[in-house]
Amino acid sequence: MILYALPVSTYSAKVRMQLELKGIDYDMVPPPGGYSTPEYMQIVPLGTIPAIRDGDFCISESGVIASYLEEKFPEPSLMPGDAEDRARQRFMAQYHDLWLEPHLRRTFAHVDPSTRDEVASSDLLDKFQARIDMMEGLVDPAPYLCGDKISIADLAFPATFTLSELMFPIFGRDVSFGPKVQAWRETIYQNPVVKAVTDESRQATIDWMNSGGG
Ligand SMILES: N[C@@H](CCC(=O)N[C@@H](CS)C(=O)NCC(=O)O)C(=O)O
Repeated sequence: MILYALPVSTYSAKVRMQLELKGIDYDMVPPPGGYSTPEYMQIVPLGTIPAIRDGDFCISESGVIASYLEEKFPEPSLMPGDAEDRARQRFMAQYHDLWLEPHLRRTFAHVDPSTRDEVASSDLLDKFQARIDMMEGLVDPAPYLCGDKISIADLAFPATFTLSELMFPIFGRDVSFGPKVQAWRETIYQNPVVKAVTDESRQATIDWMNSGGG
């Protein structure tokens, strides 16, 4: 199994966590030529990371990869429980991908103060914060987001929350987490795989920022 990924990529982090938690043997390699390059797009048409290669089979999109890995390597399961449980896990994973993270990503365009749109960047940070606040009504960690077992629902948020703690201060603000989400964060960081991948992602982001973000 090849995982095309970079330590700085938050979407790659969740797939790495899944591979590690399931004990799947894989090599993480940077996308040949870089992401969004013609060379890489010959392998992965959208040019995005993460993507996996399993023999001749290659697929991108972290949510699709997650489903593929669960079907191909069912044990240990990261989609435990019945159909309703799995639907809730998928919902939280999609909540992250479609409704939360995109607001943070769009702030990248405003990092440089000389070209920053203050109103637009402030609006994006407000929206990101509102999605975190909304989680207090969506989850009841016990202690994981969707029950007493770790699942795919838990894997997307750690690197994104860590990234937000680095991004908000660039705009002179701090991100905040409600009591349920904060309690969950403390639990999830006790998992050595989640901690190691998230810490590596944080350090890669700090290095990237210190290098000028290019
Ligand atoms: N929906 C995609 C998002 C992945 C994504 O946006 N990855 C970024 C790096 S974190 C990327 O490859 N960006 C390159 C591009 O957008 O062309 C997924 O879930 O895999």
